[in-house]
Amino acid sequence: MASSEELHKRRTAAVARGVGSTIGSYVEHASGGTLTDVDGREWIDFAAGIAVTSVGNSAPKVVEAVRRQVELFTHTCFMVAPYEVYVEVCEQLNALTPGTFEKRSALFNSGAEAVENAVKIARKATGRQAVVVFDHAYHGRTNLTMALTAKNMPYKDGFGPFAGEIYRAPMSYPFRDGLSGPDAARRAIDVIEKQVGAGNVAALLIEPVQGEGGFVVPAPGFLPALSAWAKDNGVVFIADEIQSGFCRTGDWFASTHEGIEPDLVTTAKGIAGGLPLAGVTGRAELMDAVHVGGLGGTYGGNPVACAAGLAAIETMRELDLAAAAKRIEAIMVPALSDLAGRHPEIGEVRGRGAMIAVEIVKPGTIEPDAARAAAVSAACHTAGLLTLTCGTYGNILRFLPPLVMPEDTLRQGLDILAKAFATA
Ligand code: PLZ
Repeated sequence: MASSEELHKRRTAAVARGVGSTIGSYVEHASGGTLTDVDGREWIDFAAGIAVTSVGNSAPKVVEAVRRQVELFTHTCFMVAPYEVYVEVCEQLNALTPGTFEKRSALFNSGAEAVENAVKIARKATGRQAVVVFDHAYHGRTNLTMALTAKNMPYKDGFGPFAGEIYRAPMSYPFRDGLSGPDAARRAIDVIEKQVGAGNVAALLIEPVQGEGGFVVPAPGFLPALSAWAKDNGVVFIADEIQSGFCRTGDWFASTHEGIEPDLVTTAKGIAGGLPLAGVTGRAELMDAVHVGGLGGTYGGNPVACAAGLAAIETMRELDLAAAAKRIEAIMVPALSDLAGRHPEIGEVRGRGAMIAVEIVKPGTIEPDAARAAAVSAACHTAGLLTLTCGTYGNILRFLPPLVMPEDTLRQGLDILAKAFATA
């Protein structure tokens, strides 16, 4: 087998430079908590392919379901010749997402595609155009979703012009703004009402716990106040649960922690154990406002991805991965708080379930220190722990282990992290 060094040479000659990678090692196989590279080195996985392999890599039920489906048929296109597994994934989504009202779902390939379609549905259903998003938001890399995403580098730089009728409101970011949830909501609503006008707003789109933007957990009361305002003003409230959904934060969906029932929910990532599948789920009257044929795509809800999704959902249920995420939090947060006691550059430990981060600052201030975050992350990589950074300022170290990660592997990973802080 080619070594990582050899593969890297071939990659540099064959793969577009714009596609980056966090580490220079190439994967040979992976399981529920580790990756093994082609050089025979084992990595503890605190990334899960960016919150995707919650049930682990090549989870047994997923492998079996994929194998079965691949042998039956690989593709007919649901828009041409429909099939059961698509319908069944929609039934599961309708049952699992918050709210007991009547729902419908549609399936797509990627998170960005789900977000695009949620916006299309909200516009069609309301007859309005404006979409409100928030500071630090991440919603994807397609043209519309680049406009919805906040951060310029690396997502948007030089890629404009961007889609119109997108407006950005201030987020609740307790570590940086010190505002209560209701106060932060009043600030955001004021911006929306004065700068956009409630009657023009089709949708308010928000990640209940922000992902790429820095694992920002809004202050309690922020989401409920926005959700109530949306309801009062005929605005479609869309929760982007692409990163936070499917047990990641200790419940099926992060919206549940604050008791909100979004009108539409976008899902992807953790839904299908690593196969590309995404969905939009929501109120039947909104979803069905779209004319027949208005939603679709060649591969959306591909049968192999749907079979994987059903097996992943079954695995989450059987192993109670929401509870597993809470157990991960109960181990991680005290360990990281302890670390913060020794390293004053850790300004905050935050997150929910198995979506946990530390924000790195210049000690005694809230000034972001991206260089220190990068150095610690690099030291983790050298020692065999796969970590990711994120955040508008690039100063957040985030931890997204597979929810099936064995406890001793999790603790080993935390030990490596502690050593990285001490030596980097
Ligand atoms: N919405 C909340 O987290 C994807 C992006 C990584 P796609 N986040 C990881 C990168 O650098 O491209 C994401 C998300 C939220 C939407 C998306 C987009 O999902 O499946 O990557 O299109």
